[in-house]
Amino acid sequence: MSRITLSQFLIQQQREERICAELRFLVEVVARAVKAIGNAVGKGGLTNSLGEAGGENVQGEVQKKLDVIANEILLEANEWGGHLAAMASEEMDLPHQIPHRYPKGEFLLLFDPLDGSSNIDVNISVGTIFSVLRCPDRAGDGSDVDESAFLQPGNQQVVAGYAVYGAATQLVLTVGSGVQAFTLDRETGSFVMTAESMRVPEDTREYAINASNARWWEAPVRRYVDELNAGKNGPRGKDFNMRWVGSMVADVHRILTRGGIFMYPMDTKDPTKPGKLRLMYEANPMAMIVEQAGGAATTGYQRILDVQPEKLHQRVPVILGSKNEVERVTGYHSS
Ligand code: FDP
Repeated sequence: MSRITLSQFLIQQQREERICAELRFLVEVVARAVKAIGNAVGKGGLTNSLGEAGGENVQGEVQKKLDVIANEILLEANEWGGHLAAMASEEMDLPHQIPHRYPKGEFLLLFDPLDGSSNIDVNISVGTIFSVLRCPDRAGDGSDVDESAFLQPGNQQVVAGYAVYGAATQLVLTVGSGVQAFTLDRETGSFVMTAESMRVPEDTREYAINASNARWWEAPVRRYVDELNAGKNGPRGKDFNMRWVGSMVADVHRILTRGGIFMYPMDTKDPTKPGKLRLMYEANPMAMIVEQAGGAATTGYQRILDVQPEKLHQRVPVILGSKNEVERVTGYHSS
């Protein structure tokens, strides 16, 4: 069976006017960076890149060496091509400006270079998540792009994607017309399409949540999870199974592949943090992908893609996956 490569897919999308040449180039460059990150992750303990880097990121989280390496790979790959106005990353407090020696483009690239990085040292899947926005009102005078340019709701994203570095390296992508998955053929070095139109089943018997936070959950989430755990004899009348990798990319990838609901809900553990995950480069791209695959994504209170960001690194509660389950738990928040 002959399968198309990522490059062929992107050319098709450009011909059908779903993306412009700049966006096609942008995705190609991100894919190239993803291969380099996958290589670094795949070397495991063979190089000196496991363990902590000795610093903290803007979230006050310990940075792993591979977090820093992945961030640098993405910055370097994307700086010179002329397709971006600026970049933002989980690992950097402020937006990264395109050096003056390079031309600037009209897009903004946001990323979490290595999501789930607390799992790297134990050889569990990690990933890269990215989101692309248009840069509003660019002055064209080479001036810096400040944080406010990035503060657009997720419904403005033009491309969203993630890579998962697991048994295989896969790139999952939406340019706004469905979701495609590409698997890296390590022999040829090409990403090859392995799923053309991913669909999240509307119903599921699988859920994913860090249950150690149960004492801090709000009542609607507690009610929902209690009902799932009550199984056949409870109000749902069926048994549910739980799966929690603890690496968002891997958990979302499972849900995209076979259905399920993923929750990192609002809790009262730390009143300064409404949820754990970051809106701009974790929740938004994942929400766009899940919606494009027929699933749903909310905070419990509203659609994630409609949240108006106030800060680049803001956190947001996340409930996403199989539509009927997400709608049910979201409904519990308003009843
Ligand atoms: P990590 O801290 O390892 O980078 O986004 C952060 C994230 O991982 C997600 O990938 C994951 O779903 C979540 O945090 C797990 O957090 P907890 O261990 O606090 O449940």
